[in-house]
Order: sequence, then structure tokens, then C-alpha cells
Amino acid sequence: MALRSALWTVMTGAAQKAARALKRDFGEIEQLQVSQKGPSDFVSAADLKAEKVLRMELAKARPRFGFLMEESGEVSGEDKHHRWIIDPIDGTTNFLHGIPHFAISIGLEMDGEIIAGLVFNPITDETYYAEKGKGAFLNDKRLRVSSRSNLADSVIATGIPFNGRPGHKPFLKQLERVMGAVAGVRRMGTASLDLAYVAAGRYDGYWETGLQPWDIAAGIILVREAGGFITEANGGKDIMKSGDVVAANPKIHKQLLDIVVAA
Ligand code: LIP
Repeated sequence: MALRSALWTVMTGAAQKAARALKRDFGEIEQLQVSQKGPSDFVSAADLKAEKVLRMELAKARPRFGFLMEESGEVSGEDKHHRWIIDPIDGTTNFLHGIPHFAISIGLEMDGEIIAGLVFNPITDETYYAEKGKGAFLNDKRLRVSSRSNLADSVIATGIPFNGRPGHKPFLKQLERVMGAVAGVRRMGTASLDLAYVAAGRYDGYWETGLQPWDIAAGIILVREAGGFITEANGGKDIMKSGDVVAANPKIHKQLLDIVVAA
């Protein structure tokens, strides 16, 4: 039975409205790849436009909630208990290069705990949604993490630091250990979808460091409501603060944690 709460209606409505312009903008990206100026400014404009629609729609439905947004930062609300955490285009580099693997990510935080999350890929029309205690869903299908218990049979996703991002050497040590222990490693460039894929059982696990709250807020509750475990790399629970994530099905989370931390 799909989850169709009032919160689901508010969050999916805002994401669908923002996605309409985003899909049009993504369609134009192809042409911009060859333009002298390149698409960077265009993507920044698309990012800001989507965030503006999301903020307007969510504020219409819950006018007293605060916001934490990738582009516009923190906006406190009259209701000091609730805060929307928004990434209008998670996977910005994919979007910029015309790679159809990006998502609108909306998390709802209450008193510091994520209580609802939505990750929407407008290209595949896949809406991942979860609310605390009510399960995780992909469109109308209930999600459960994978049941693989052996790391050697598992597909593990990650994020790779790049030019201007720190942590190259530590990552290479982690990758060397993980690649020698698993059936495959994937790097798709969108943390919210990586976490959604763990919740859907497509990935058996995922690890990445240096993420922002808006990259992971929605994915945290998707993984937990689908029966997965998600911690910091040191096993801690302050994921939103550290931005260091190890998420997996319960049978391999410890195995993955031990490898990532030991590197
Ligand atoms: C991206 C994450 C991705 C990470 C990228 C970047 P953005 O978020 O979703 O997992 O590897 O470095 O942080 O910047 O596209 O919203």
C-alpha cells in the first residue's frame, strides 16, 4: 500500500512543479555543451530557479517552517522545530554535462531528526519517499534494502574526490581495500540517488565523505525506513554534521565500515 500522507502530497507537489522547468533546462544543456561560454552559468540559473520554486511551494504549505538550502543557505522560520533541507539539483556536475542522473532532494527535519525525505529523478520519473515509521517507497512500490550477507557478492557505491576537493590519498586507500573485497564499485555522482539505491536494494552499500546536509538529508531516512543502517565512517550518528556516510544493508554494514575505517 503506497504512502499518501499530507506531507507526501506537499513534498511531491513541490518537486513535480520544480521539475517541469528543470527538465526543459536539462533538454537545452545538450546545445550548451558546444557553446563557447559553456553551460555553467545556465546551470547555476537552473539551480536557483528550481530552488525558488521549491521554497515557494513548501512555504505555501508550511509557512512557519525554516529552510536550509544549497543555493540560498539558512532561513529560519517562526516554527523553530521544523526545517526543510533542500538540494534543487543534487548531481550538479552530471546535470552540467548532460548526464541524466541527478535529483531534487527534500528532507524535513524536526528537532534535529530527519522525519521525511523525498528524492526525485525527473528524467526517470522515479520518486523515492519515506516518512519516519511509515516505510520507504519508490513510486508505489515498498522498498527494502538488499539481503546479501557477503561483501564479496556486493555492489558498493561511492563518491570520488576531484580537483579542488580534499582527501585524495585517504580515498585511494579506502578504494584499494573495498575493490579487493566486493563484486563491483560504482560512482554515479549523486549522493541522494546513491542512498536511494541502497534503500531500493540496487546497491548493497555506499560510502562517501565530505557531503553536505542537503545531499544526504532525504537519503538518511530512505535507508533507515527501508531497513538499512547508516552511520558516520567512525560508526557515529552525527552524519549531518560530519558529512561522512557509510550506508548498507544490516548484514554487511559492519563489514563495510571495518574496511572503510581500517584504510
Ligand atoms: C554532489 C554529490 C555527489 C558528490 C559530489 C557533489 P552536488 O552534490 O551528490 O555524491 O560526489 O562531489 O557533492 O554538489 O551535485 O549537489
